[in-house]
Amino acid sequence: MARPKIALIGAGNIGGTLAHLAALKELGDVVLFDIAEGLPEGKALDIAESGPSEGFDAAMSGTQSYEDIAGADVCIVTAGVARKPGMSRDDLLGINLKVMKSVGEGIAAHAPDAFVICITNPLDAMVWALQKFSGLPANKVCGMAGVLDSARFRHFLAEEFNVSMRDVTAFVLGGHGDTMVPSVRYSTVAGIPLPDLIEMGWTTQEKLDAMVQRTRDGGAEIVGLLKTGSAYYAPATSAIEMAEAYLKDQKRVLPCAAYCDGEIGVKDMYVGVPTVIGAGGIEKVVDIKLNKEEQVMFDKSVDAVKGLVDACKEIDPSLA
Ligand code: A3D
Repeated sequence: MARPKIALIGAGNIGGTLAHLAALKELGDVVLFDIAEGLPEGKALDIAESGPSEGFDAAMSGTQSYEDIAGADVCIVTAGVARKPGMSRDDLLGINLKVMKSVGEGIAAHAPDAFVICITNPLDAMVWALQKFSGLPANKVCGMAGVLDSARFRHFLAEEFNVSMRDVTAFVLGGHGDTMVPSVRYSTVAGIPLPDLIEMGWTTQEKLDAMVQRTRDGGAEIVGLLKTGSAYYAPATSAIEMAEAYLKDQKRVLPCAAYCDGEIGVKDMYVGVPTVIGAGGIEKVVDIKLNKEEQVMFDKSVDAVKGLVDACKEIDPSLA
């Protein structure tokens, strides 16, 4: 059986890391696409030359032509501009919307059967636009944010409790922005919910609140440290987890930006929700019940995404 084909649209910091991880995990042959001449070719060759030492079998190539992504099983989209210090994710909207148009058309023409994972910010609005521009089925187009935001929350919790992060589960709902909703009630250590751990004296409400806020600010914290770009190791790892769930039909339950058609009260929008990812793409949106307080935070986050989607419609009336 031929190896799966993975097309990475955007060969910048995240794109290059995605290619390296896909090779190390032998998920398939990788095509890196970028408008910057030489960049995808150079990264592909560099990673291919790590193959003999690492011992993986995966072909790596770089291109400026959409024809080379033909028949891709998975497309991961990072094309666009990343945040610089002082820039919000929303500042990127106008620039990256134009990029989503060309990427959507390229995928529709050459890889219409692919499972598409968008990473470009502002995430929830860009994945919505990418689905519209590409015309691919909504269950085959999703956005990566929740896996990363949850991983950040899990990391902070594991450090606070001094336990393995493997035993910490967490999930983050809503839009990928300042209004995201790290769910305390549904986050656990080996099944013990966080509110119980406060009662058991493992942490305090103040410390937990601080970790929730640090999760919300997780992207900005890294931008502030790096100064010249945004996070890429953890974002790439998170998207690879989603791609692997699709390629291996793992039926993983992962939070991601998925198309909602009434689930959790959201209609005709992409927003961060728990999903099941398997060979059918987004096979299910888990329609969880939120309590009053969570619903208020979630609605606020959905409103923020709605504002960005409306701004996209104003910039490009073909989306309205
Ligand atoms: P960067 O290293 O700048 O790479 C972006 C690449 O896109 C560059 O190589 C560009 O040449 C390329 N590009 C620009 N326009 C096009 C085009 N029209 N077609 C093809 N390629 C193009 O950025 P990065 O890899 O660090 O980040 C990529 C995106 O991910 C940015 O929008 C970030 O804001 C976003 N991001 C999202 C998350 C989430 O959790 C959702 C986390 C981190 C970064």
